[in-house]
Amino acid sequence: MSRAGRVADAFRAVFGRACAGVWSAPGRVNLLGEHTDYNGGSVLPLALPLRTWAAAAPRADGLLRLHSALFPGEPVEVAAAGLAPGAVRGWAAYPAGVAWALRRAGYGTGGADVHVETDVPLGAGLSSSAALEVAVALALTGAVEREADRLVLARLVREAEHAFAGVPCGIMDQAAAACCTTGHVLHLRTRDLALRQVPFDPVAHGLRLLVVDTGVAHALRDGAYAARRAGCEAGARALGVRLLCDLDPGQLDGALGALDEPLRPLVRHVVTEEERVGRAVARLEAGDPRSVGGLLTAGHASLRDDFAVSCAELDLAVAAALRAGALGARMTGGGFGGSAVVLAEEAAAGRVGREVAAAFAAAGHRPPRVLPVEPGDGARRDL
Ligand code: GAF
Repeated sequence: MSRAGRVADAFRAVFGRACAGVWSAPGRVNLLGEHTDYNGGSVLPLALPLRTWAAAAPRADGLLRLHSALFPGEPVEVAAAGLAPGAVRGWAAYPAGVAWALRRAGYGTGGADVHVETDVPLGAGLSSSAALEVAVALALTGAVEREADRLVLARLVREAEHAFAGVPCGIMDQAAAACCTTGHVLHLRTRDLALRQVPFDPVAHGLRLLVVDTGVAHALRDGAYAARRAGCEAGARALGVRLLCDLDPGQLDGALGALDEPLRPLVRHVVTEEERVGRAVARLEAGDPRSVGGLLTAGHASLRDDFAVSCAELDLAVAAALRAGALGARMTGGGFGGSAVVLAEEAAAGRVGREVAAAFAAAGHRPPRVLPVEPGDGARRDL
């Protein structure tokens, strides 16, 4: 039986009736463009093979009943009309926030029974929350086929994350879960949400893309992410631009000279990262994914040294991967733990995995999880 079929069966076991459908959304890994999505910059995420499923059926009584296979002891029942930020805590705050955001936007979602299951590891920096939110958004609205509608949904879902989960995130993760397509990275220009699918098929080029989950739980709610965002906004204000990515790379040196020390490295990271994304897109479009490796590694140095969002385990994963001959490696996502992404020749991929594992063992860290990935499908209806 398909995974979606099993999720539908689980729904029946929990709620004692059939679901109206099963929808799913993927976790993501970001190839390049980190901490640019709240600065008007560009990002390059791709959908992982790991997904979150949501089976749902409407209810006439206005009740929203939420159940998760991961937290079976924490079902939630709440009146959809009474939803408000703070009303639901724990895992269910994410789907409840989505229902709240959809209702406010006039989607007319009333009561529903919702059961969710996931393969996306939590806290691994692979966007488990956006996968959950987007899968539930589709389940509550029915499949949204047009790309523009999916972007609208992604924006609503981001509002839910801000209000219910308290994370002032950008739009990358929700847009990736909603809009990625197989065989592509999603080139999203966050200033105007212009979006292009850029071909990226590492295997066809004799390459492998590896995700290394360090096992260090990353949390964006502890204030460090919000502090970086506030620092970027302060930098933009000090430089008289609306968004940091309004700065041209040619203006960077002058801009840095005009800033106080704590803001300089933040601004440098954002402006140089945006430039790296532009180069990566040009190289991918020219059919040369190999040459993106060096940009990944430069991006890691910038996140580690300037933006200060890496950690010892991520640095070790990157260093060990490069020592083993990877073409490039970097931390991915918000940072402070989570995962790294590595681009390697197919012939070197096994060695990279072994070297990273050996380096973790030698340093006394928990074994990392190394996962080869190919760009997969965004959100969809499965049943
Ligand atoms: C997290 C956020 F949710 C994204 O919006 C993005 O800012 C990312 O960190 C860093 O690039 O995943």
